[in-house]
Amino acid sequence: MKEELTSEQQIRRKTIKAFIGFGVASLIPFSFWKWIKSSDKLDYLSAPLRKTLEFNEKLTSKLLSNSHLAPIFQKSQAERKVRFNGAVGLQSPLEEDYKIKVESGENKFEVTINDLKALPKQDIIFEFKCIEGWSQIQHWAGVRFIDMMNHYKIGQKDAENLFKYVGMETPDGLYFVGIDTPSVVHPQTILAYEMNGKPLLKKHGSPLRLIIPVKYGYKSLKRIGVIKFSDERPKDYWASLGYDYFAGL
Ligand SMILES: Nc1nc2c(c(=O)[nH]1)N[C@H]1C(S)=C(S)[C@@H](COP(=O)(O)O)O[C@H]1N2
Ligand SMILES: [Mo]
Repeated sequence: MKEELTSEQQIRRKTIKAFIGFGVASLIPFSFWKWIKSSDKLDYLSAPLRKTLEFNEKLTSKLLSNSHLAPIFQKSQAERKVRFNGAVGLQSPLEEDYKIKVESGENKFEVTINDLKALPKQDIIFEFKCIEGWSQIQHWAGVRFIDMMNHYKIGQKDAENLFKYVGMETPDGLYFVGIDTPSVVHPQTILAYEMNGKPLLKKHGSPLRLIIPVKYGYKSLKRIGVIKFSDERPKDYWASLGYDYFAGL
């Protein structure tokens, strides 16, 4: 007899498969795993949500971002002429001793690009999608956001909980994004310092940008100057102009 799965079981299996499929299950510490599982229960498996099957913000941000992996491509498929779009916050000269300010609760410190390059490097070739109606297969590389969090032991508010959001800004504060933590800890979310195997160009966010394949392009902040965890929803450049805050794909 064919086994009938409840929607809860289906979602759970999808989540588990997604992580195992990417080969990172073992890299995610138990605390995060436990947290991801418990947030499933609390947020998108509650009875009212299941009943209405509404595509509300929670569902978009948690279910889609966390359980699904963006399709990946071969290097040979990656675009050589990568499109450029948006230069807000990229105008000022680059500091020579570029540092990223990181804040997680009481813990405040700075990291350099070399600090991040010392961590495991991850390539990703995926279809970058801009909400203005274009997309491209692009090849980026850098450190997984979750690897950076684990390395510096940041993001956790207390023993049980992660902060709900991560806010990021350009050094001049002119472009800024807020991202739900489930999408930030997604195994395909990367702090990128390379494009097509070379250091980032200025227009693409040198020396460090976000690449977050589960979101539209406007969340992939170029030239990261500040990374800050918080429970309050961080301000977001395009959301304040009326675009969807979560921008999930
Ligand atoms: N600092 C900064 N980051 C930004 C933007 C911007 O204007 N300033 N535009 C966003 C938008 S709308 C898109 S589609 C992508 C484009 O990245 P690209 O120029 O590397 O194609 O960057 C995003 N990140
Ligand atoms: Mo965009």
